[in-house]
Amino acid sequence: MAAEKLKTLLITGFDPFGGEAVNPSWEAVARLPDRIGGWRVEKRQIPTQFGLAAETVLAVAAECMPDVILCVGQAGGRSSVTPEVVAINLREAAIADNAGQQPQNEPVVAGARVAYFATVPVREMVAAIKARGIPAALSYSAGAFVCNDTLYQLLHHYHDTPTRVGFIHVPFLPEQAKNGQPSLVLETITEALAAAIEAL
Ligand code: PCA
Repeated sequence: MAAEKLKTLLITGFDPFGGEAVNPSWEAVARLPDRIGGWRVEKRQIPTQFGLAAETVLAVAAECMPDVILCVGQAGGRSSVTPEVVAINLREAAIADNAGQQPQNEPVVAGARVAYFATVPVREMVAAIKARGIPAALSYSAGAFVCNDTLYQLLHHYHDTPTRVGFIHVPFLPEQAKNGQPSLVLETITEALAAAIEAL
């Protein structure tokens, strides 16, 4: 019998930013197994920098030729794991990125369309995460900082190709949450990502 052909998932998490010591997105991605269901899982940390984040993903993707690219980012203040529905063509940063860039009212890609929908099955991902008893919901805005920037650039690059692209925002870890902000423990965030991957 022929061996099952594994598909390749490139999954990324960001480095810490905004004065935080950790970024739960990378902490969780780093703990994923190398194989989940029919997926070979390639994990990388990417920098919280406008432009360079997407460039880093594209450089790795050129080597590992993923079927799906899933980026994961921290969304402090959110209480659930949130697959992003859409990326918009706007850079508008409330804080500086890790290279000191703080663009205001700039396009991600000049002259390109206003928005792209994610090309992964976001509703199935939410259902799969909830089925594990973990809070999950669709998000209709990835913001206008580096996470949206990365998702937009990847969706623009892979538009009309078979490569599917998605993004999941995750809450703070308990040690980051101040003044009653919501959080999830690392094991729960990691399990949520594994559930989302099984829904791809
Ligand atoms: N979250 C930020 C950028 C890096 C990260 O983890 C964002 O939501 O844009």
